[in-house]
Amino acid sequence: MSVVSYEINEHIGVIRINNPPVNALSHALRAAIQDAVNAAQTDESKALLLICEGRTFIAGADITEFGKPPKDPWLPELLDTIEQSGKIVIAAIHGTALGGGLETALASHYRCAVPSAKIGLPEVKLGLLPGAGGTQRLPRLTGAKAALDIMTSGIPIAAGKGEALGVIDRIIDGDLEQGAMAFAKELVEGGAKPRRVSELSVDPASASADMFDEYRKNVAKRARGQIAPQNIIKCVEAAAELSFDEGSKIERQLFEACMYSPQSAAMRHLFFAEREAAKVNDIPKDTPLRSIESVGIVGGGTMGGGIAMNFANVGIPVTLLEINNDALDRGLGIVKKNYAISMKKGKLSEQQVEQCLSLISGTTDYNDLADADLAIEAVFENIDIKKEVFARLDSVCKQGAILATNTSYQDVDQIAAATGRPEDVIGLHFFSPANVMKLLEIVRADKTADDVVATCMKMAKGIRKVPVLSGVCYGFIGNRMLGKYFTEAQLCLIEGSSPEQIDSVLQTWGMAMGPLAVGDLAGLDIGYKARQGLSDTEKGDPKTWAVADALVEMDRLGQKSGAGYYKYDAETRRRESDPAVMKVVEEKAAEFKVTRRDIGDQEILDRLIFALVNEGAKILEEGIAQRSGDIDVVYVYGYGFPVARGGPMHFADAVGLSEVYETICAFRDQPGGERWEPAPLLEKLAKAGSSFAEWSNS
Ligand code: 3H9
Repeated sequence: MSVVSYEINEHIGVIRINNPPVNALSHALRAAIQDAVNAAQTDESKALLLICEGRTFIAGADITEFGKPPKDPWLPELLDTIEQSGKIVIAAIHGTALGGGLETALASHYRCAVPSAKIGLPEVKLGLLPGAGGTQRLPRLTGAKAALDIMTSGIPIAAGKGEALGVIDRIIDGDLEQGAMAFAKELVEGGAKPRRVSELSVDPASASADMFDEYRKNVAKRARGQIAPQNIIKCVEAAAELSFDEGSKIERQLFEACMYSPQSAAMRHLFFAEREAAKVNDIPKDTPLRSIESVGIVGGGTMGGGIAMNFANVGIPVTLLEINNDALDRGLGIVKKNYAISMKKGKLSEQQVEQCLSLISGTTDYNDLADADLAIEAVFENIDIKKEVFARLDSVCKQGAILATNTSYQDVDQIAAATGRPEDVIGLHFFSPANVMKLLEIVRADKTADDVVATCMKMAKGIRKVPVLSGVCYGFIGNRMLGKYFTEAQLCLIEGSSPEQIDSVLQTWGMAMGPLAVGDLAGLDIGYKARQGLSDTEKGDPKTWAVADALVEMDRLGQKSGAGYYKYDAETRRRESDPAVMKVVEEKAAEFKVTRRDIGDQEILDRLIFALVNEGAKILEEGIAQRSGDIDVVYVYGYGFPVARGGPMHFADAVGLSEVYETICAFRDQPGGERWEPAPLLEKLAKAGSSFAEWSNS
C-alpha cells in the first residue's frame, strides 16, 4: 500500500497521506508527496488539498531516521516544492500537526483545522529546533515573541489559538474533508493565489532587541544548559533581520549543531525509552484488560489525596477512606486546596474544579470500597499496618478488583500474602506530589496476574502518568538507587565537602536540586525514622548517617522546621548557609576519626552519579528493571535527572562503560572503598566494549 494516494475530486487534487501510526515524514513519504505535488502541477486540478488518514495529521519528521545519512528529498526541499507550487495548496489538519508536520502546513498556502486539532513545534523536547523552515515561517505569521513561546516550550496549542495567531485560516466544524473541500472550492472561486509565508516579514514591533535579551535570560533559567532553545532564539533573530533564504541557512547550521549534539541524542533516547517503558516484554499485547471505572483509596493524607486527584481529573469517581471524620476532613481539605492552586495557576477552570471535586467522596467505612475496581492503599510506611489494610480490603472488595499498594519501600510479596488473592495485588508507587509528578512505578509481585499488570500499565497512561515496571526489591528501581546516591552525598560531606559545594556541583550539572537540598525539602526525619527500623547491618557504616541523624536530633528537620542542612526564611523559604551545620559535620568527622580533605567537584559528581549507575547495573542484571531505558525514564520523570543527559544509564553509555568501570574500580581501591565493588554486568559490558542499551536490546 502506498503512503500517498491522489485523486481529483470536483477540480481539487486531493493528496491523501497514509503512513501509520502518526504519518511521520519518512523518506518514502517525503518522496511520495514530492512526486504528487510535482505531477499535479500539469493536471486539470485547480488546487491541492493535503489531508491525512488515521489518527492525526503529520506528527513530524521520522525520528527513527535521525542520525542516519540523509536521503533526498530532504524535508526543506520538499517544503520548498510545496510552497513554490503554482496551484494553491491547502493543508487540512486533524489530531496533531507537530514539528515537520506543522512546517508542512506552514509551507502550504492555506491551513484549515478541526477545533480539536493541536499544532506545535515540539523539536526542543528532542534537543532540536524546527529544521524545515519552522523558525523562519512561524514568526513571519505570528510575530517573534509568540513564535518563541511555541518553539522554546515545545507545547502544542489548540487550533483556535492558532487561528487567533494567524496560523490557521479556517476552523472546520463537522467533517474535516468535506469542510476542507468547501474551503478549497471557495478559494478557487475567489481567484485565490498561492500565498507564501516566506515572502512576508516578521512584524518589527514583536522583535525588539530587548525582547530577545529578556527571552535569552528566561530560557537560560528554565532550560538550564540546553543548547536547542538558545539556538531557536538565534534563528528567530535571523528571521527578523535577514531574508528567508539567509535565515534558512542559519536555521540549517544550527539544526545540525543540535542534531549531532549529545543533548539531542539523550533526549531522542528518552522519547523512545518512555514509549518502550510502557511495554511489558512477557505479556502479550492483546491480553484482555480489567475495567477501571471506580477507585477506592485507603489513606487521605497528602499522598492519598494527590492520587485521588489523578483519577478525578480524568472523570473516574474516587472514594477516599480515612480512619475517622477529622482525618477525612483534613484529607478532603488538602485536595480542595490543591485544586484551588490549579485554578489560580489557570490550569483548570472553576467549573472543571467543581466537576473533579464532585467525583471525590469520603468515607470511614471499608464497606464503601466493596464495588471499587481498583483499591489503592496509601497509609503509613509500616508493613504491619499495610498488611492489616490488605486483609480488610480482601474481606470487602469484590472479586476481580485490583488491590494496589503505594508503598515506596515495603515488600509487595509480603503485602500480597496478607490476602487470599495475591494475583490481584500490585504496587503502584506514585511520587510526591502525586497530582503533579509524572512517574508511576508499577511493581509486579511474585504472584501478580499478567492482566493486572497490563491493566495498570494502560490505566497509568489514562491518568497521564509515565509507567515503568519494577520487580520487588527494597526501594524498587528509583529509591534503591537513590539510597546509594544519598550515601555518597553524606560521605562527601563528612570527608571534606560542604552542603553548598555538593548541591552546587549536582545542580550545575543539571539535577533539578542538589541531594542535601532535596533532603531538606522531603524532611530529614523521614530517613531518620526509616533508619530506626533497620538492623545495624542494614544501616551499614555508622559514619554515613552521623551528620543527618545529628541534625534531626537537633530538631533540624529541613524546610518544615526552618532549618536542616541550610537555614530557611520563614516566609520566602529562601535558603541560606548555616555555619552551625559545618560545626556538626566537623564534630562528627572528629568522632569517627575522618581526616577531612578538599574534595574536587569532579570527584563529587563521579561518586554520586556513578553510584546510581553501579546500582542501576545490578537492578538491570537482577531483572528488577526490564531495560536500561526504563531506569532512565524513572530518573528523569521521578528524580529531577536532567533530560539533556538522558538518564543515568544513557549517561554512562555516552561516557563509555570502560571509563565508568575504571573510575569505580579506582574508588574501590581506596581505603574504605569496599562499597564500590563494580556490578558484574558493568564489568562484563565494559570489558566487551558494549553498552547498557546494547545489552537491553539484545
Ligand atoms: C521534526 O519534525 C524535525 C523537523 O523540524 C526538521 C526535520 C529536518 N517519528 O507517542 P505515541 C511512534 S522532529 C517516528 O505512543 P500517542 C512512537 O515511537 C519531530 N516515530 O502515540 C510510537 O511507536 P511504538 C517532531 C514516531 O498517540 C508510535 O509512533 N515531532 C514519531 O500517545 C505511537 O506514538 C514530534 O516530536 C515520529 N515523529 O501520541 C512528535 N512520533 O508504537 C512526536 C511517534 O512503536 N510524537 N512515533 O512505540 C508525539 O508527540 C506523539 O507520538 C503524538 C501521538 C502526540 C504524535
